[in-house]
Amino acid sequence: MTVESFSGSSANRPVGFVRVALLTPPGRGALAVVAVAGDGAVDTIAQLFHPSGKFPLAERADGGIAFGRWGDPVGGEELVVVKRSDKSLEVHCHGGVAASEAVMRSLEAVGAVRQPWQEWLAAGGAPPIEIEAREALAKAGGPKAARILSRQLAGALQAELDHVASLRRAGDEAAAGAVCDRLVRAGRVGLRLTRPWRVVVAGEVNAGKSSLVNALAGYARSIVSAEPGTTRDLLETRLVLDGWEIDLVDTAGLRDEAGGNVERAGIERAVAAAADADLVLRVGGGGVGDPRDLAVATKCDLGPSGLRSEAGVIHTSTVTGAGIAELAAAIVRRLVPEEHEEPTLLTGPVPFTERQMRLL
Ligand SMILES: Nc1nc2c(ncn2[C@@H]2O[C@H](COP(=O)(O)OP(=O)(O)OP(=O)(O)O)[C@@H](O)[C@H]2O)c(=O)[nH]1
Ligand SMILES: [Mg+2]
Repeated sequence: MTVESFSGSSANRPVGFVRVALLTPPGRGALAVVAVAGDGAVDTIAQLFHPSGKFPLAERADGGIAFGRWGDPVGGEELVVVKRSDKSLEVHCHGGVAASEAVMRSLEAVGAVRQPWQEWLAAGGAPPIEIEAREALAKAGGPKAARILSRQLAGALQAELDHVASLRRAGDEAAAGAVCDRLVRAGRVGLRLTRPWRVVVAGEVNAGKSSLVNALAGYARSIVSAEPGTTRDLLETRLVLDGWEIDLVDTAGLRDEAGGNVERAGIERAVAAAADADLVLRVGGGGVGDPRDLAVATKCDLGPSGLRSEAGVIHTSTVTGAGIAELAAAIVRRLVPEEHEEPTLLTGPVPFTERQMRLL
């Protein structure tokens, strides 16, 4: 059978067409993996691939790895073809965008249909939660998000949803409801696993905000100077605190008599950034009142601050390092209180997409 007899235009896909998809992210690794699947996949590849041994691909055992050239038997790119079965093969080529693109183009030229990797997984019969988990894992930042999503990829959420369904069938609505409530609570964090938490550092001018950002980041990210009004614009730093990915946003210090237009514009941005943050570090006192605020006193090496007596204030010094670890811990505790208040909530099934939350 030839490729032409069962391939076709992508607009009108016949049953049994050969599908091709790039499984590795573009340009990130040393190797790219192009997957080819469908009835006749081995014949499709055989038109382009010239193995260096004497056995053609069709005669090789499942699981076999063949080294050879692509396109031109003499000058074509050297690459490796993994034959999982007659219907499922992988082409492992150089990781750059150009090499994998050339391989996919040539496969399309002999009739294969290109699919985005999510569609490719779905066409191969992968369940929706698995596809969503793989997609989320590709975007997850920080080890904790990756760990939670890996568990869902391994089936934790699906098993819990099956459990809910069986409780319903048995007529135990109360128990089913309790499991769903727990899942919805976990979903508050689950929905944030592909998007870093946003923590804005705001407060009085010259209070030591940029110094705090640098202390938390571990390097001199923001300019620090004795001159009030140093930071003008928003400056974001992505970091991982206690396993959670966070965007820490330094802002222009607040003061009534701002130096000029630029500083005033910076202050407006600071106020707007604080309004849509997950947590605001209120540095140097003032403004605490919103539940998203965390009060931070700075420069405690210089002696007691006016905030000393207030409860819940974290006292820090970027000169001695005092209070910085406590501040990092307090930030995480405020962002993800579930970790302390309900320690098992995030170690089991966790929904992580809007679709899953709607199902619940
Ligand atoms: N003694 C002492 N000085 C500090 C501390 N933190 C910051 N400073 C000093 O305070 C001054 C202002 O620090 P910045 O971190 O630039 O303050 P800021 O709040 O970002 O200032 P603006 O961007 O101008 O609003 C600098 O001279 C710092 O060296 C601290 O913990 N102890
Ligand atoms: Mg600053």
